[in-house]
Amino acid sequence: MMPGHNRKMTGAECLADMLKGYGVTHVFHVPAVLRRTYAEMERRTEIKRLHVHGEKSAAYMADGYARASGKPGICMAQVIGALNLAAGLRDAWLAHSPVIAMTGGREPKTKFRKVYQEVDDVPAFEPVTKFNATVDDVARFPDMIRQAFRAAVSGTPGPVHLQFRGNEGQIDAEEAEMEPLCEPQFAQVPPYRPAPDDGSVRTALKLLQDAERPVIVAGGGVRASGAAAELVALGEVLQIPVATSLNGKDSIPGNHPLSVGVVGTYSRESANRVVNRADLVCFIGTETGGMTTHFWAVPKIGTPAIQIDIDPEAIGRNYPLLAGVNGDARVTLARMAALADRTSASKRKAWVEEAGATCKEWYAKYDAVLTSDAVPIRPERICHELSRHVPDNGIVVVDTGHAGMWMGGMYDLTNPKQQYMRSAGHLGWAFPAGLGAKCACPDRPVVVFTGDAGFWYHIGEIETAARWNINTVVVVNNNSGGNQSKRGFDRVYGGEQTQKARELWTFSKTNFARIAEDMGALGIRVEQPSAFPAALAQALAANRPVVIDVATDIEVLAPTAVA
Ligand SMILES: Cc1ncc(C[n+]2csc(CCOP(=O)(O)OP(=O)(O)O)c2C)c(N)n1
Ligand SMILES: [Mg+2]
Repeated sequence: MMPGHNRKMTGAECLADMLKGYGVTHVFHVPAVLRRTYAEMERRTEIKRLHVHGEKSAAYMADGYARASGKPGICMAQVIGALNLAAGLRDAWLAHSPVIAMTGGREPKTKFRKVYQEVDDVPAFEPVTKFNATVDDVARFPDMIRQAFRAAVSGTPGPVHLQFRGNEGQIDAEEAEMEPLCEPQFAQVPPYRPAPDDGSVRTALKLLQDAERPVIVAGGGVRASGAAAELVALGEVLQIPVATSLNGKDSIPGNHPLSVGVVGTYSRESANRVVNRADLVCFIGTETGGMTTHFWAVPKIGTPAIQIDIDPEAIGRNYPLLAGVNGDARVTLARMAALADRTSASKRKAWVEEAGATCKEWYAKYDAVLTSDAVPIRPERICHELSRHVPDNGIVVVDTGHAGMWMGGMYDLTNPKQQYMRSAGHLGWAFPAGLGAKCACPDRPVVVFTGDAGFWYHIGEIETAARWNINTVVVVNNNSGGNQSKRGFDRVYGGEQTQKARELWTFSKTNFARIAEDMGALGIRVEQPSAFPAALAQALAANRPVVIDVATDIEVLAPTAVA
């Protein structure tokens, strides 16, 4: 940053210059907010301004953009759309994704006078942001925008909200002496790589080396730190099996001999079994939250544990620890690998073999459904075909509910270059997030996996994809209902629900391929499992947005977690 070159400019010019300076390539919005800024973006930058079909999908697109690239994703709304945008930040908050939301908000001259469409939105952003602030004076544009980027990417990343004065952010028309300085360090995650204290590293390492049955549980912090290679290297040097959270699934390819799968609730049985047989669990970059630990049953509380995290307050939150290490995941893992005593690995030979056998058992148990020729198609078969056919540099974006269970448990990454991103809980997140991911990484194949209920949420964005040539491939597991709900309704009806109860979770039969065609995308309908690989190949080669509508079996339920 080179301070001291103030000049007179409008807020709009300043914001446009700063977004460019931070390397922003896309903003996602519903009009009308910061209109003058949009005009300046056109005059002064190459930034693409995507007008989309709802503020929630704008937030999800920004989130997908951020998770795919590590750069903050930008979304915007005027005052009436602000709470829709806030709702869309919740997944970014849960997944620690650096999204910057900008809204228009109340003018002090007129507030409390029942201005059209106006409420005080700021409190609603509080639970879903790290930094939630108002820009009341145009002279504050430079420092507030810098702080927004700094907060979004620093430490554990997360969403930020700036509310600009004026329901449509009209403050951007005002002028002041300003310097639109940017700090490139905060244009992506992570801005700093704090090194851990040497003593804590040695303590943790000794515990790992002394353990006979240790396991690593890697979370989203490993992906935020770009530490996948260092994670795998440490696992290899010390011969330690690696499980991941859903958010950390792309930290180790599923076909790596030390990978045991996703642990927790939306999980793979082999991962839960290995973690529950371990004599030491090493958590890295994970919140140790309910989903990852199957509500603290995997591992059981009291299992000897150590934890590495960039956030000191995360260390020990849910599990009593033998040691904690506070630092960046990549730096810490590299340091541990450098100091590691490789000779200790031999004592874990039997344990690694046992973990490997547990994984083989899983494949043997599920082989029949993974390769099933049943019609209607089984979702497991789709997962298996994706494991086989997603390209080496593919980005896979997955919705929640059954989609999260099917893909979290049944899909394998096969290359360290592949990425995997999943909804942190919101049904309907994956399709817009996949569009955002494709905007961030236009040269990489992006494949979305969603259920039909998830796809319905933001189906209007097919038009956005077609209009902007966002060539994402969407695979819809179409069973004409939200069948994850089936089990829960059977339970409350005392065993088996009534026929009428199905109105609570089923939809009419819909051909999404036809809808996609009508909206300007390529639609492919798949009714035979053997047709799926060719459909995926056609989609990946199409150079167009594609919806592959797969007719699947509504009665098939994902396996529940073992504790
Ligand atoms: C915003 C939101 N509302 C509700 C839910 C609860 N929910 C989880 S899965 C699900 C149904 C999913 O249906 P679909 O996407 O078709 O997948 P399927 O279970 O049929 O494979 C619902 C309603 C949620 N996760 N998020
Ligand atoms: Mg469904």
